[in-house]
Amino acid sequence: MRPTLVDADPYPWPYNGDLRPENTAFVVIDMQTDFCGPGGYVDKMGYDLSLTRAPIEPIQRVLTTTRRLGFHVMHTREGHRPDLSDLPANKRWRSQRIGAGIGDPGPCGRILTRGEPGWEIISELAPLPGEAVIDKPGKGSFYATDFDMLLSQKGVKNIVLAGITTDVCVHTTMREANDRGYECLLLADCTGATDYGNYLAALKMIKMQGGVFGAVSTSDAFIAAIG
Ligand code: C5J
Repeated sequence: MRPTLVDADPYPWPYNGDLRPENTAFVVIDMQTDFCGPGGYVDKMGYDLSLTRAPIEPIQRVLTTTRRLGFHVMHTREGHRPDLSDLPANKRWRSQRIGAGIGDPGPCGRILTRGEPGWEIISELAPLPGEAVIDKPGKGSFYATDFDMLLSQKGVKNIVLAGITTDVCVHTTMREANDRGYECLLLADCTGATDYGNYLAALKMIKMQGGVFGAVSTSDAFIAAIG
């Protein structure tokens, strides 16, 4: 069979040319109001929302294509139980220190707390029925979740990543996935960080050592390869 390859850096992706809807998941990380909406966690910390909102439109385009072609589509949400029993004391302390205490009331409800308006995925990128949503208490999508089990049950080998923030939850997930043998691609225009320098550095880190965590491409290149 002819290989399907995405024009990516530092190598045409995936490494083995085996890119099919059946073995590939498009994973959208933490596109929640708390990370990209007015009054949410990132806004409360005083960061520039335009950086974390920039990926919304490119992600919409990739969702349209991957859904049409029958790729696996998955979403994640960072958040804690309402009783905060899964919130490490140091994570809570650090968030309070910067004026956005996890579990504290804010304009979008209790910050990063499951069930609250700020914790919801933004309406522009709402999951469709049947798309898995992974609730995670940490930065990575594998820790304390059934993400790996779902991926393996679905037969996923390749993961295409999008979402926020590039240097935190997206990077942690990509690193965890890479260590587990998944072939990873990050779409540069489908991700954003709270600091532009960190965004650029996070993209650069992936490409070191011949693609130490996988490869980097764009929404257009990915859609052109699969569409
Ligand atoms: C952060 C995330 N930055 N989704 N979470 O705390 O990257």
